[in-house]
Amino acid sequence: MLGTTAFEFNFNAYTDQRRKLVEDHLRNYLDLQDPSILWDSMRYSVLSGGKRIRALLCLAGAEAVNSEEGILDVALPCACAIEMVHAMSLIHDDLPCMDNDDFRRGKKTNHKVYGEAMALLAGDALLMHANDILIDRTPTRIDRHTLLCVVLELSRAAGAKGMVAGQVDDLVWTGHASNAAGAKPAMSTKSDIEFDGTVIEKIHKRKTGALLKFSIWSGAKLAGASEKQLISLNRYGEILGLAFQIADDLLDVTGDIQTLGKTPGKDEASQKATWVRVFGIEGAREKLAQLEVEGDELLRNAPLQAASLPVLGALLKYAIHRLN
Ligand code: GRG
Repeated sequence: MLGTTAFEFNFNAYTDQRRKLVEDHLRNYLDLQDPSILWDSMRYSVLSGGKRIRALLCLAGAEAVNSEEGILDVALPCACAIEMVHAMSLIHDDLPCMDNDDFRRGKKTNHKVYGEAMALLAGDALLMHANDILIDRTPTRIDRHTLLCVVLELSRAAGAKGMVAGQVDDLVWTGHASNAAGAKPAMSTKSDIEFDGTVIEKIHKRKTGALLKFSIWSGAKLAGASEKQLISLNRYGEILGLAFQIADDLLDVTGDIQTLGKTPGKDEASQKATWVRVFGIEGAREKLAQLEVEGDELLRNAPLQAASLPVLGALLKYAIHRLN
């Protein structure tokens, strides 16, 4: 198995070091400006911890294709931009008009502290600030066409072809559309028979998978990856993206509020479209085991830097076996 050979490395030390790098850059990119209430609200959500898996993936993507010293500098602005987009999606997802959550990362949700209007605006501002950081802070030695490709793909991963589309499908299918006011008439014919693995996979792929897939791809793209390398990493990103959300579905059933930092059991209570709902807890565990094997096999033959293979293997295992 990958990660249990001579390449074995200390995953905790690796993630601690990378997370610190990301936290330092995020703080720097989010220095307090005017109006301070807006920047406070943005900082509150971005700098409130989190696993930083998207940033870790972006950095790992760069190192998977390029072993030059200093290569992380090329990907750090992008890694932070992704965390900003992710934070905005969490802020909006927690709003009363969406999932209506009071806790996130063990703290009160943004709207509970700053009010709904400021939470909405902090999310809006983070989305645009992410682009600002990506474009303005990516080192000038990266050619502008490559950077433009990355900006384009981030827009697609987050927008109406990616995360937003997945969120809309999620709302539409939640309680068979009964909570999605705008979509209710069009979706009122959905039934349990229509609700299956294909529906879930499509939701997960766009709502959660698109940004995770972009994370690994973008780091590699900025670091000069070949087409073959990008194809391998894209598949790795798809496997990890689906596994990450299935693990999330499982944790909603098996986790507790202290470890999760958010309220468990909400998927069941709101009749969310989840892998567990269709296949049960065992079905979700089986799918995760399959994805882990598929990911390991893919990495075995991937045209990537040898030293990066255990890192990518360990990140996939982390996405699957995490406790929060
Ligand atoms: C991008 C314009 C725009 C809108 C976003 C609200 C919304 C539209 C999308 C919601 C997407 C969403 C919240 C998906 C869930 C993904 C998920 C599993 C989040 C939890 O991620 P973790 O576990 O969280 O990585 P931490 O706290 O560790 O960062």
